Amino acid sequence: MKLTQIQIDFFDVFGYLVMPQLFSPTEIDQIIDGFEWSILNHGGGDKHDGSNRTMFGGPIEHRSDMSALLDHPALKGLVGGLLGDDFNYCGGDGNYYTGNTGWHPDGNWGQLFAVKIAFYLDEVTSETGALRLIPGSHKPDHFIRQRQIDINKSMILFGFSPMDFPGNITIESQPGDIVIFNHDLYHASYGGGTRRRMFTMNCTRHAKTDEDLKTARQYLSIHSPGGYNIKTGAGMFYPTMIDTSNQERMKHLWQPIKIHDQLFPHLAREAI
Ligand SMILES: O=C(O)CCC(=O)C(=O)O
Repeated sequence: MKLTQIQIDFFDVFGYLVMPQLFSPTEIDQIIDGFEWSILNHGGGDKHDGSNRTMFGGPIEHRSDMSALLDHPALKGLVGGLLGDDFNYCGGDGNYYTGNTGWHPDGNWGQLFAVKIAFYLDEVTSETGALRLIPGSHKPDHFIRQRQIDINKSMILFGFSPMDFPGNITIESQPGDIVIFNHDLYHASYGGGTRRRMFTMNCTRHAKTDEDLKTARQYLSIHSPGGYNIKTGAGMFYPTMIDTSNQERMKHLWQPIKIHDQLFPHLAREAI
């Protein structure tokens, strides 16, 4: 799959893209099966009672068929079309969400450095936890960023609920649809139940300049197993992701592995 120039321009201006049914019904059934197995066996999902969010790292890294998402031609075309074909895969999180997620961006990089790929595994609507976005809020000159508005306080500040913040849109979706957004874009979710199934993959540009490398190090010092003080047994990724990787997939793994090993040598595979 190759993105059109219109899709690339849309992503640049609004900060997100929706890809309806990027995964076929058969594929998404397998992905749901892989997610459920992973969260139940590696993510604490068996203990989820709905009182709090259950979250685990590297949701695609615990089983070989899930790790192979990184080889999926349509997904690679999507991410590669935005970040370059040599993009870095940098983990993600898998969730049984409980309740609302307040407004936040995942980063403040001031450039297109990182994207989040969101998989919603059940049908979600504006009333049941669909992703909400504020298009354009990834740009450093957006009024929310310029005026440092805390959207979650909009009732006190402006007299309306955060979910009614002007200009926000809801991405209602079916399993198989994919939303990809710039980490700097403000996003939230309202009205979900107590077991809203959703997982993400994070990807960044491959660092090529000294400045990029500095940004990549900054990114991985926070958004990585080492940043969260988690032992995967193999540093940046869980072993299955690395052990089932061919040369082609390794293009997307080697740089984060190398930087993570430099930042957190005590967590590197050889050190464990
Ligand atoms: O679906 C949601 O709750 C929003 C997800 C989110 O905020 C995130 O992944 O950073």
